[in-house]
Amino acid sequence: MLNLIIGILLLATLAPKLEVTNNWVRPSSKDMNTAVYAVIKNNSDKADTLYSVSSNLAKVTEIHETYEKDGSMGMRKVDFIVIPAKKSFELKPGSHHIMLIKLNQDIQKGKKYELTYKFKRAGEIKVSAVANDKASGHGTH
Ligand SMILES: [Cu+2]
Repeated sequence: MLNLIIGILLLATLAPKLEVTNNWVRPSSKDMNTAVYAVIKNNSDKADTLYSVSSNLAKVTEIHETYEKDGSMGMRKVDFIVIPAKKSFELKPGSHHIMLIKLNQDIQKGKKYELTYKFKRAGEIKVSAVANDKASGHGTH
């Protein structure tokens, strides 16, 4: 019983304050652009800020948002995304995403690619995104 209690306490301590899950990237080719999507879960009681994402996959990695103007869609760089306390923020097609500009390599369906998300509070979080050409940002599970 004591072991169980210690185990539960340990799990509670180890539960990450911030998680980047459901990572996926749209397949593409060297020298082209593509986008990365994920769900950022802030489990802590304080807001956190994503201010940068880095990877060796492309010449430039930027945080983007999608906007609509006069009936046509565009996208532009944003400097940060705030994830409120106890909330999730979804990077998804047609919305915010991580833009990989001028790829250094092909992004092939089914393979995994590493990126590092940088948060003000949670620090650096390494993820691997699976190349997938699904239309929606929602996970399959
Ligand atoms: Cu973009």
